[in-house]
Amino acid sequence: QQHRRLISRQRFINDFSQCLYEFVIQLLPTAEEMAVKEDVRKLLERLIRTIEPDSRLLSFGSSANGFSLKNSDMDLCCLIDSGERLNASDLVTMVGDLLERETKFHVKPLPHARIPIVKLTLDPSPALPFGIACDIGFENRLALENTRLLMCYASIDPARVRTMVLFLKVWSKRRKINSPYKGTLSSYGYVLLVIYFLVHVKNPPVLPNLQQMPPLRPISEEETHLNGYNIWFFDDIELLRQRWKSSNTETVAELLIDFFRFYSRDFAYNTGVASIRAGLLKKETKGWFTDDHGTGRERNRLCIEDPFETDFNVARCVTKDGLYTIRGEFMRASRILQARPDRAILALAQLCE
Ligand code: 3AT
Ligand code: MG
Repeated sequence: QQHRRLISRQRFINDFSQCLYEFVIQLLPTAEEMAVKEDVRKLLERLIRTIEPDSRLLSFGSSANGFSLKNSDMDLCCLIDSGERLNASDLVTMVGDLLERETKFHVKPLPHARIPIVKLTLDPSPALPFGIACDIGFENRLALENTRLLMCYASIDPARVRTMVLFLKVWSKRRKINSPYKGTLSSYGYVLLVIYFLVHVKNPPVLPNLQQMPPLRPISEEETHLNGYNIWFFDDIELLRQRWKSSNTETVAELLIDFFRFYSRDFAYNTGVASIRAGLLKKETKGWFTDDHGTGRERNRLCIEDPFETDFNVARCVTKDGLYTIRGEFMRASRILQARPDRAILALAQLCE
């Protein structure tokens, strides 16, 4: 009896892995969509160069880190290489005016946001049935670096890492727990939870800690620091692929099931900070307290340390209710996957209902 149960569980795990791969492949953007987006980036860059000739417009976020889904928005960052710089708010206003005049985009400049950006949207058309949404920020070099870090993690073990991350992104969107504005977690936050789990929770680990690997040659303080933050990490992917061989052989299905179990009951939400740089830290040592000082806006229910901006809690927008909902969803997923479902495809459909 027990032997039979074990075999049927093993069969479920294998089928579920296969389903995950097939599911995720359909969600990837088409080559055509990527080409259109690249054309849009070039066009915007050309226009911005009419006011700032030494500027470059670079992609970051999902369109640059290997975790993008069909019709995901474009995150662009404008870097200005020389000259006396205008401040970000003035640039947002000027670039906003320019794009309003010269393009068909709907333009919304937000010069006074914490990170000033220009928001662009293009209405759907036959060639672009979902339109385009794009944010342009300025001089956000840390975001370019964290994009590169995630890209490196994705390329160490693309089959397992990308599948897990892409699945969780879709799952969190379908389950409506992916809106920082409504008290839940951003995509970036979920990606960090996955990497934390694969580096620090799994034993043996699936991924190495790129920020703690020794550099190949001595490097100076200047090379490793940006705005006072240490941004060094081991980024020689070719070498990593040769040298890093995880002894963890779990399938993507097993990892995902364990991910849901870990975050539904084992992670120390009340006291812990998930740090991909340093492992499990204490809220106390970081000075991240849940107390709202009477403002009614709690800050640190869930704590995820940004990989470089270490004094920044990526999950600071997650409210008490938001965390309750997120954990409820982790538990629901865990329950569905533990309930000895016999058809993997049905379990997957139910997960994302
Ligand atoms: P989507 O495909 O757009 O859902 P994404 O991978 O583009 O997912 P986000 O839109 O959440 O992820 O974030 C885009 C990038 O912006 C990722 C990161 O470089 C930066 N970023 C986002 N949120 C934060 C944050 N709270 N702290 C620091 N950087 C952030
Ligand atoms: Mg994005």
